[in-house]
Amino acid sequence: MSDSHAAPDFEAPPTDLITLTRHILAQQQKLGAQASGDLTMLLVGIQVTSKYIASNVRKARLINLVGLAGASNVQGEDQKKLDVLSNDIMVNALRASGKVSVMVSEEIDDPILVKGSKGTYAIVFDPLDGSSNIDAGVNVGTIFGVYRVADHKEGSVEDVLRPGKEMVAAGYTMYGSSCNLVLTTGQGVDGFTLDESLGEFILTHPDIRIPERGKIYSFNEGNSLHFHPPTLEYLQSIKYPANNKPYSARYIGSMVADVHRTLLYGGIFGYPDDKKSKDGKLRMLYEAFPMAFLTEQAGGLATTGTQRILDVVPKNIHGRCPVFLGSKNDVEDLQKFYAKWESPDKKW
Ligand code: AHM
Ligand code: MG
Repeated sequence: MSDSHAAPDFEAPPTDLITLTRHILAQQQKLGAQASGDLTMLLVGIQVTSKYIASNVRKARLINLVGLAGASNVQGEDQKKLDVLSNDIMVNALRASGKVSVMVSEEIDDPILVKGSKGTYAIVFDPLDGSSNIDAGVNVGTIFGVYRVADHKEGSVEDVLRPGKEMVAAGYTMYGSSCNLVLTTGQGVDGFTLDESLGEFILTHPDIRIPERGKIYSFNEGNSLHFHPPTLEYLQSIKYPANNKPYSARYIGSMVADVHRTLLYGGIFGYPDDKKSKDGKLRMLYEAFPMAFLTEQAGGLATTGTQRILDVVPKNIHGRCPVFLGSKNDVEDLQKFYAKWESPDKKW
C-alpha cells in the first residue's frame, strides 16, 4: 500500500513540522563525522533554558517576579529578580550539560570556570537583556555566543578573550508577544517560534536575509547631546534627506527586540560611543558579538563605525564597544560619515 494519500480537501495544519532540535541535528549531519554532537547538546540545553525563562517572564507579575533583587552586578546596575533567576537557570543548565568549560554571564563579575569539565565549548551570555523593560511587560531577551575551545585543558579566561569572528554559534531568544529563538551556526540565520501547546520551537523564519536597505533607524536619540559628529551627521542625513523621504524612528530599548526587527525589516540599529561613554554601552562579548555574527550571517553589516565588530579583540570579559548594525547599504552610509571624520587624534 502506498504511504501517500490524496491531498485532504480541508484546511489541514502542517504535518511536517521542523522543530529546533530536528534543525540542529540536520545541521550537525551536514558536518559529517567531524561533528561530535556536543554543540547539538549545548544548543538543546539553551533551548530548554529559553522555554523556562519564557515561562517565568510571562508569569512574572503573577508570581512576584517583578522588581529589584536587592543586588547589583559588575557594571553597578541594579539587578532585577528576573535577571538573577534567568542567570541561575542558564548557569545551572549549562554546567549540567557537561559541554562547557567556561561561562561568562553579564550578571557575574568573573568568568565561571567549570572545574573538571571536559567540555569543548565556552559560552558567553546575557541571560535577560533589556531589564529596564521587564516590569512594563515590554520585550526582553537572552543573548548568547559560543566559542569552541581546545581539547581540553582546564578552561581559562583566555578561551573567551577572542574576537567574535571565532564564535561557532550565536543567537537570541526574544520574550515578547511570541517567544522567538533566532540562531546561527555559521550556515545562515534561522528563526523559530515557540508553540506553547507543543512545548517546541518550530522553524517559522528559515534563512533570514536582511533587506539591503531599510527605512527605519533605531538609536536612543535622547543621548544626542553627547553624540560625536559622525553619528549626528548621519542621523541628520536620514531625517532630512534630499529625496524628502525620511526614515522612521523605532527604538524599544531592548537590543534583542530592536535587532530582531532590524533583521526582519531592515534599517539600522545603533548604540554609539559618545562624549560620556568612551566605548558606548553595549557589552562586546555577549551583546555586540552575537548580534554582529547574526547580522553578517543574514547578509548585513556590523561595525563600531571604524572597524568590523567581529574583528575586535576583547581586553576583558565585560568590555564594551560601539555598535551599528543592519542593512548593508545603511551601515555603509554610516561608515562614510566615520571615514570623513576619521583623524589620528579623533578631534571631536
Ligand atoms: P542591559 O543589559 O542592562 O539590559 O542593557 C542593555 C540594553 C540593550 O538591550 C539596549 O539596546 C540598551 O541597553 C538600551 O539602553 P538605553 O536605555 O540607554 O537606550
Ligand atoms: Mg544586556
